[in-house]
This record gives sequence, structure tokens and C-alpha cells, in this order.
Amino acid sequence: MVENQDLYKKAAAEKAVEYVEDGMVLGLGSGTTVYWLLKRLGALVDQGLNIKGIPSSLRTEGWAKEFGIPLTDFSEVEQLDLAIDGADEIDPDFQLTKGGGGSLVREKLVNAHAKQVIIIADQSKMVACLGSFALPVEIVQFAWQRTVDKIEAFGAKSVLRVRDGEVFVSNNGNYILDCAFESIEDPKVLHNELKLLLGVVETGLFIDMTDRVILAGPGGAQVIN
Ligand code: ABF
Repeated sequence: MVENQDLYKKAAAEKAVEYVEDGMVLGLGSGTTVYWLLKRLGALVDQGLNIKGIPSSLRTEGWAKEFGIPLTDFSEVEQLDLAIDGADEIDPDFQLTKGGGGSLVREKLVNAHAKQVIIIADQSKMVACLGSFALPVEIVQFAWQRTVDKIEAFGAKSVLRVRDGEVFVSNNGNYILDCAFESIEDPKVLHNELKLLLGVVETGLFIDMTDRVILAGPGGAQVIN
């Protein structure tokens, strides 16, 4: 039985496919909502849809291959036509918290090099203010303890992410800190401050990068420009 939230994610993903045109080169996001996007796109490729995708994580790459979506990379592509991705939190200004799956660096690179970015999510991701979801921050492994000290000086309890009992290592060979800021009043300022810290690779704050949000809930999928 597919849980309701999964049904909403599937509905949001299938609505986003309406924006995919034949011949497009797509940014393929990461996460469980994107899983439904990839499944749908794979079915359309089977029916003759001509697309290529750049995956934003090894997990997405695996799913795309499983569903038969042709892949490419930035050695062949300068700019993507459209990127479709998930999110952990979305605020009223379309500022995002992402990185719950540990793929934030590649997600941000893919989204930054797309003409248009569509975020797909179940409605629970929409929040009045970012921060309830601990902010993922990717940091280099070396001297990570000192980087934690610097980030905690901003008032966030920061925990090194562990998965299956091991310290999580991103697809880029870095660590992820989950930083509990509780309430992020000005995500742009916080992102800029954190990004300047020695040892920080990237933050999960996606600022002014989203063109369209598709949210799904009991009433179906809704496009919010
Ligand atoms: C991805 O989508 C990640 O940035 C984020 O953690 C994830 C969460 O969304 P979902 O609920 O779809 O897994 O883009």
C-alpha cells in the first residue's frame, strides 16, 4: 500500500513531467519524490520521448539507468534546459532547505546550470520559515571538528551525519553536518556567512534558485509560480 505522502510525491512528480519537452536535456534531482519523476520519464522514453539527463547523485544515476533514461554530463552539456528536484523545506519566497539525502552539492551545481528549476514536493514541505529541518552543510573531512566549532558559533547545534553506523561520506568524499538553527529568519544572510567559513564546501540553503514549485496534497498537484 503506497502511503498518502508517497501518492502526493507521485502526483507532484507526474505534474512536473508536463513541463518536459522532446529534445530537452534535464537536471535530474535526488530524493524519493524524484524517484517517481524518473519512473515516469523512463516510461515516456520507452514510448519515444527524446531526453537526456544529468543526475545529481549516484542514487539518481542508478534509478535513471534502471528506468532507461539516457544520461550525459557537463563535458557534453553547457546548460540544462530544465532541472526538476525535491526539497526538505520550501519557504514562501521559494528559498529551500535541501540535502537531507546528502546530495546537496551536486544538486546545487545541476540546478545552477539549468535555465529553469522546478521543485516537486508533498505539501508538508511548505513552511512559513526555514529551520525546523536541520540544515545540512557539506564540509571537508580534514579538521572537521574545528569547522563544527565555527558553525556552532552561529548558534546551531551541529551533528556529524552517520548512516548505518558509519560517518556518512558524500558522493564528493566530504562529511555532512546537520545544523539545528531552529528558525532561519534570513536564509540568504546565513548561507553567505556559512559559505565563507574555512572548511565549508556548500550549504543546503538554495537561495533564489527556484522558478516554480509543484506541491501535492489531498486536493492533487498544484503549480505555484
Ligand atoms: C532532494 O530531495 C534532497 O535535497 C532532499 O533531501 C530530498 C527530500 O525530498 P524527498 O522527500 O523527495 O526525498 O532533492
